[in-house]
Amino acid sequence: MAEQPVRPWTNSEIADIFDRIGDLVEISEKEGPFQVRAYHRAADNIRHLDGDIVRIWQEGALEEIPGVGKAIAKKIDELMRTGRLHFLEELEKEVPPGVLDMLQIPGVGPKKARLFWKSLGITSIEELKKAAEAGKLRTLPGMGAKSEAKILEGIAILQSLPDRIPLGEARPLAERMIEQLRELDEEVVEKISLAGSARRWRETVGDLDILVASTTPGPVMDKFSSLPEVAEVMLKGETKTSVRLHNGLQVDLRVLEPKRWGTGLQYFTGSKAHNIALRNLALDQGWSLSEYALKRVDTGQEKLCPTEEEVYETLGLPWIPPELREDRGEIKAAMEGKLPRLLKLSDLRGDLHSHTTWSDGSHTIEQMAEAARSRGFSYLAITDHSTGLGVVSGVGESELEEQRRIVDELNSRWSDFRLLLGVEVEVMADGSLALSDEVLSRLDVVIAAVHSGLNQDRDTLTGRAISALRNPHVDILAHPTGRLLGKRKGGDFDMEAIFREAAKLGKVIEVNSSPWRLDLNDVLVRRAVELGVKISIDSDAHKPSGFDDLIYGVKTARRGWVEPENVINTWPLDKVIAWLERRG
Ligand code: DGT
Ligand code: CA
Ligand code: CA
Repeated sequence: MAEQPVRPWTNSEIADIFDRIGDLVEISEKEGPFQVRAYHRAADNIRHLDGDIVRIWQEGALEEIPGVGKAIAKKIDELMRTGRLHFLEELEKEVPPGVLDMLQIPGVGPKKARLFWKSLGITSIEELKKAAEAGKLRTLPGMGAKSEAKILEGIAILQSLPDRIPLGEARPLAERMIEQLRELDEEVVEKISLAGSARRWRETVGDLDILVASTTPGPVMDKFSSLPEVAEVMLKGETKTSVRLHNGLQVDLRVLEPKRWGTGLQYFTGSKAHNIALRNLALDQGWSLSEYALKRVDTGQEKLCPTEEEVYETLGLPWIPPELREDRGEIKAAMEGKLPRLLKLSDLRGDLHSHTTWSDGSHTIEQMAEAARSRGFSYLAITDHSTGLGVVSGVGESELEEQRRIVDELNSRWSDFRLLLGVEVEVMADGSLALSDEVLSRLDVVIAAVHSGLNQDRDTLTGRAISALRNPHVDILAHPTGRLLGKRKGGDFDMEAIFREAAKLGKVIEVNSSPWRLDLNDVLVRRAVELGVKISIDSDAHKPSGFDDLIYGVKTARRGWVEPENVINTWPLDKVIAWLERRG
């Protein structure tokens, strides 16, 4: 059998290493420009190889790769046999990591990075920014006021790139990776869990954290590093491995001793603020709390916690759901036995916001209804966009009449399920609605939504939302801020004023469950509920699988301390209908 590498190196990982070497050699001037070019050329050729570099190494054919000579082949051989490269490690010792980071700034290459480092002692992007702002770069050889301004611009671009990824993109990846790790033997993977912000269902994540309880970390690390989602292994240690996925997301995997699982899971779930508050509470009780154990401060005696429950219980607390662990009063509430009775996905009995082929959905009314019914819902509102949105075709008076006939016909089939006919009506620039009161009065449910003019000033925007709420036919205000995660900030609405108006009028505000919206967010929904506003957790489904998004809305609501009684679609159908009919 062919010799196995200590790590399943991929072509792109090896290529990245040689690009890194090329940059480090150039910055350190350890070798000349000829060698620098050779490293990058080898990197390019390896990256675009047809065959697998591991196979080529096994066949002893490395030097047949264009640009790979004896010296580079030897380095690849070392990587295959040891997983490390002495030459690279030496370079990394010489060049501070922050200097290499500067290469990410548009317009900064190895030569400039070296110049800033060697002549001004700058070793981080932050220091470079300060120096540029103080006008210190323009005096350097080959630099001037213009190139200094360019560097500031480059740093601004770099820092404006979103460094957090929406949970809706990250979480499915995490779940897939966890599923594959579960395929390992039960003795190898005793327990596995998501941790960090993703376990707390924060709307965006900086990186993913996965924990495994195991007494044999080796095979876990190996399997993890070679998952198809992984683009690059950044660090592989005995108990921690960090990888980068193809979309740039970093994932940290940590292996914990099973008998210390509880403290480890608690620690790495965070948030950091929650952990600090909990650690202070522990100290008050004479315990020092770490990821390894609870330890008596006086005697030094350890108490190991195999479960998270035991950690909280030892401190006199009930287990606190991860969604609440943000140091927003949850520890005090837990101490007083006043944690909220949080909403669950299974509390939802129906969905009041969905789309079909009548606007921008991809399935028929019947298909959407059957999908909702097969999920065990007892009602679904069809709420296609009204005309007036411009970008999508919408429903007007005659379409709504036709939809009504279809809905009536479908409803005659079921005794356990009910379709409601509604609309997502456009709030126009002046605060009026795109459909007449006459048309709206014939619908079962009316959702008002602001899609256009989100950059208007605060008074105008707030006025539009409030006049929509004041229309007697409007029941629900959809995705109130209009934000799109990672793409667009919400409008500058005065949410406090909108909540007060909604509470006064008895109108409902939506938590839109689309993971790209999550609007209201956790903080706003908590405030809305505090002010007495009722909430609707809506899927805004545009296809049957869109109902899967409801979990994101539920989790966002849980992060906002929402209880089932705050949410109208936990109500049974007759109660919902009675409420909708309040307006006669
Ligand atoms: P992220 O990755 O920015 O979305 O947020 P997290 O919460 O996942 O943070 P991360 O990945 O840096 O660390 C995972 C958890 O580890 C974090 O939630 C709490 C814990 N942790 C990390 N650093 C510290 C620390 O300095 N002190 C304490 N007490 N806990 C920490
Ligand atoms: Ca994280
Ligand atoms: Ca992390």
